[in-house]
Amino acid sequence: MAQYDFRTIEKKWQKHWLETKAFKTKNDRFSPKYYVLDMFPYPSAAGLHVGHIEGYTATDIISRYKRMNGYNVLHPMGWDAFGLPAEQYALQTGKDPKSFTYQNIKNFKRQIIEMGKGVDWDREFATCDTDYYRWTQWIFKKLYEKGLAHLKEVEVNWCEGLGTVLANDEIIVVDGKMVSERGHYPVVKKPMRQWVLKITEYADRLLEDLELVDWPENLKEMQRNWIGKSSGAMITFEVAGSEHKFKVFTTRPDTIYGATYCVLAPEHPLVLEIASEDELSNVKKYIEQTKQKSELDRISEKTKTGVFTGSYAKHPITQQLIPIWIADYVLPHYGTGAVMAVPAHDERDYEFALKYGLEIIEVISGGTQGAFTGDGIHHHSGILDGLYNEEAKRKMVSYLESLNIGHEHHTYKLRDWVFSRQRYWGEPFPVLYDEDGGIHLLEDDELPLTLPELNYIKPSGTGESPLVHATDWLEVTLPNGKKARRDTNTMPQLAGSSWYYIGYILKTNLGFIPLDSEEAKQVLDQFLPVDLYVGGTEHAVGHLLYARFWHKVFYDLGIVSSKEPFQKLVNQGMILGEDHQKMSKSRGNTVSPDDIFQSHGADALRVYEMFMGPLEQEKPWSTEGLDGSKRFLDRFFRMFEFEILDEDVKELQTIFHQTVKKVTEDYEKLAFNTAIAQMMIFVNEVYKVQKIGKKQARDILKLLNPIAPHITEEINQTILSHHEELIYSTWPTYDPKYLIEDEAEIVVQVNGKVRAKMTISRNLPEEEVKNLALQQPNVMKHIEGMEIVKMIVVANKIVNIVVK
Ligand code: ANZ
Repeated sequence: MAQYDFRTIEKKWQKHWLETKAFKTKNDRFSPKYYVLDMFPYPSAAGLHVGHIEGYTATDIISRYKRMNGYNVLHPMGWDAFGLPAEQYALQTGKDPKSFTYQNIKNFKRQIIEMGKGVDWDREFATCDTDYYRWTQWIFKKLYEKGLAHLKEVEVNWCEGLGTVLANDEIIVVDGKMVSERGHYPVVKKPMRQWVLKITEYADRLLEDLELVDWPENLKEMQRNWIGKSSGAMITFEVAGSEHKFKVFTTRPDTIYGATYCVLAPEHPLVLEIASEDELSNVKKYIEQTKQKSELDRISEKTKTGVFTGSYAKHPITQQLIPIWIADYVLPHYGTGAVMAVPAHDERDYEFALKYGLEIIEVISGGTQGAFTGDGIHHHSGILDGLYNEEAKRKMVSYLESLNIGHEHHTYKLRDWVFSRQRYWGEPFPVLYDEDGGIHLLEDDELPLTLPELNYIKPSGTGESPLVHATDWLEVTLPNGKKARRDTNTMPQLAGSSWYYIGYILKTNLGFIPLDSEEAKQVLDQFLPVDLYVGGTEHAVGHLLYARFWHKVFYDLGIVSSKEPFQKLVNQGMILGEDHQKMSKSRGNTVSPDDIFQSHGADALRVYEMFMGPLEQEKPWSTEGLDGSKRFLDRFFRMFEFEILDEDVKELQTIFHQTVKKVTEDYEKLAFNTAIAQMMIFVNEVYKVQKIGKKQARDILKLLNPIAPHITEEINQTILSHHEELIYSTWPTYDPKYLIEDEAEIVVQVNGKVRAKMTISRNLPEEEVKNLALQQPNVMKHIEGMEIVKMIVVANKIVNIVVK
């Protein structure tokens, strides 16, 4: 069987597209724009994964499809290139993370070219390019000037093994212990002075504006939960017999009459002040124990523990004295780090009260056993008696407000973004600290502050980054003669990825258009927001939340005028190994795109990955499936050996127009698997009639071109001798008048045996079909003298006559 020579063809067209800059975004303000973005890869040593190819093919299809529909498409690619693995590699090998990274980038780029992706390479950059991170540093300055970046002593997640602080989303829990996601090194809490970005100031907007975007609902929900807004009240309690007061945050101010004790987090600043002499040593011991536990342990622990402080609080309404305890189930950085405990209506308080014999007062009827947390009518509740929860909450809040001892309050789970990393391979902070502790930001014309070359990038062991060894770089004399020192920390990997979609718009052959220029504003207005963003779910709360945060800051600075960066977002499903397990080196079930480029070709790989199933679904690899896709392309290629007529082939008209319609609609929905299935049906029909019309041939090439760009262009130019490249051609249209097949061939059976075939108008009323069937001469012959028991009609297909 003839096969097309994909190795030669694919190389040929890839070279051509690169040389002609075929996918360069035009400077066109008149066509509608379409910005289709991939989550850019981290250029690891391993090279591209078939999972990358999945998303990158999907976006390439849309990019090519939109182009053929007259859009001015922006489809860029770049590299998320600062980060831990390169530094770890450098540490292990003594090599330089920079050359290692750029070497990996070269390989990634080669692979992306070899998969046939149509990228505007003039916009390529890596986050570790100095002319890119110059602007990351500039953005940091803006954040600082807006009061959104500040230095703070924070309890950080310190990872000794990696020698750095990690963000919450870089940590996982294994056997109840916090460990780093990369390398599984232990992580402990430790106070350190860090740059912190106040993402919490944007919590409400980050929450509300989720309504504006077309994202998967589960992803939105993950962001909502991560932000974790709780509404309730802040209430002040006085410590009996002292001047001390503390505030509690509660979502259930309506249950206040049921508050029988209070609990402070062991870290609460008041604890040592109010602990009585008798209890002090217990209290101190408990505080020490708490330090060993992660927040996650504390939340998930089944049995609650705590100790009495020896002090009492005055109940703000009843004035009764209630004991103050400390317990690790109350977290220091949530709400106020103190709670009023209502054991009758809160599970944790209930369990705690039972264990330590504390009073339980029911104020809402409903439950019989345990804590009743539902809605119901209040009793034993003074002014709230007879009210349901929501009304009671409102009434209590206004009552507390009138007494000046409480007010409405909202709390968030979202924490400010710890923005310092004790690492070498990242963006240096554009700041200087003078001898008196003053902070000086570098001037714009002093940017970029380049990362010094460093042979020795071992962590210092003191928690400082390897940059402490770059003494020449570190020590600076200010114009006033004073000595100053740079920050030895660098920014996290997620800094560079928080604005790269803007970087692509601003990147030109001459460098980046300055973010603060009028020109930048114009092009950003032209191309933002991103119309389609495709990537994996692993970025649901990290990257996707930080990028939204920065975008909102840019919005406030007047740099962008869209509220959200990514209008539509699609999560591609994971591609599993042939054994239905996650692909991993250790399982030996990985598939290398490079091998497949050689064995089956890029087009076959693209068709296969799009044909595996719906884009969003998880799907296992199948070598047989890949072979099948390759066979389809061979068959497709041979289809052009049939006679090609000048005029349309009439017998193909219906299937042709149906195919144009279905493929177009499916591309719009990113339903590539069903689009391919439809094209397979079309090819089968052509094989039946063994001929095809010129226009039909060219249009089917156009339909398949976004998925299999090499083979289609080759046929277009060689067999059809068309000089207009498919990528510059116009998307085919269908004529609705051909969509309905007007006639159907119907098989007529008598007692299950075929006795006649009749071609009649489609969708005739059933009675008419029955009559026509009974009039067929051969049918009449076979039913003569018999009794018709019943007639079964399968619309447009079969009539079965049962006789006896
Ligand atoms: C009294 C009460 C009565 C509560 C009741 C609940 C039910 P979410 O929804 O997660 O925001 N709380 C407040 N600060 C806390 C902290 N730092 N550590 C642990 N728990 C804390 O939960 C808010 C509720 O969790 C608050 O409302 C408080 O308990 C507790 F029938 O106050 B509640």
